Amino acid sequence: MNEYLHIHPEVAEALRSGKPVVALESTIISHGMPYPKNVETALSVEQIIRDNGAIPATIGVMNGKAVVGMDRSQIEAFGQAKDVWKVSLRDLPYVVSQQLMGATTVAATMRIASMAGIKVFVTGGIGGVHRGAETTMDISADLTEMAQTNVAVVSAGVKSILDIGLTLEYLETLGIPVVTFGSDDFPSFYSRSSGHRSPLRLDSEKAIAEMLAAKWSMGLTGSVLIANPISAEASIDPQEMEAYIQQALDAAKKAGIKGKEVTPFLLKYIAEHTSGESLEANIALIRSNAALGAKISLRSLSV
Ligand code: PSU
Ligand code: MN
Repeated sequence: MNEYLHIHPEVAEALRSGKPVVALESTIISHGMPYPKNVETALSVEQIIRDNGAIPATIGVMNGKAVVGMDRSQIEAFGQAKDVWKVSLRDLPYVVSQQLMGATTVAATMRIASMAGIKVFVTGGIGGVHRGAETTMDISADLTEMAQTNVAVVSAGVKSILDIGLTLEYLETLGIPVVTFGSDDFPSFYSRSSGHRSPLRLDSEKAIAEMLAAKWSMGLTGSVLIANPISAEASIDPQEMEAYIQQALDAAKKAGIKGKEVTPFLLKYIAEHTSGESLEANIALIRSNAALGAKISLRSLSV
């Protein structure tokens, strides 16, 4: 066993006895939502995974270890502490060896989940190709990680703070299947459609579990992006969102925001300027993703 990995006893037991386990990231807790909604959401998402028959494993870095499975007080700490690192793949050995507290992104969470033997991971939205990436080269390490690590990612698609068309192109280049659950359209996080057709569509958890089994049994390395459209009730009109996104992008430019700060800055700006409506949508979609992820992980055991 990797000496830098700390697997919660309940998660370790589940993995040993072949129960379904679903991984969860911590960047969304520390850098994606304000306190206390972040903690409430993280705890309710864990409960939804349990209610659907799987064991949740929230992942982050603490006390020199990659932690797989947090208890309530740890989630509370990630939700409240002010100096939590945002840990993508490149930051992982630094934050572990310096014994810092680190909230893991999709990329880092997937890699740690894979080290622990977890196959399904639930989040809100993944990182991708940023608007203007043709000059900034700002492309999230989430994409390159998805090309090489065998952990399926359930998300509500890709937020339109990014260039969704270029993100889909890049996913194709990397050989990452993109499947939308129950829709022909690829969703844009807050909205059910991004205006881009989904490359693939499947309509049941069973079919998704079969596709994961086929991919990995054939030795096809890497993730599958499972896009789960937000419910119609919780969704926000894309045109309304676009105005806020433009404002957020302008503010980021003006403030000289670069590198790893870009995504948290945009998320925070939008949450603050949409009077909580986007936050409520964000919470609704991650809860829905948690239920789907748990069902897929359960189905995967019988394929
Ligand atoms: N997109 C969201 N919500 C999030 C993130 C992205 O809609 O919370 C977070 C995830 O942790 C993701 C990370 O892995 O931002 C991507 O950051 P970057 O663009 O710096 O790679
Ligand atoms: Mn980036």
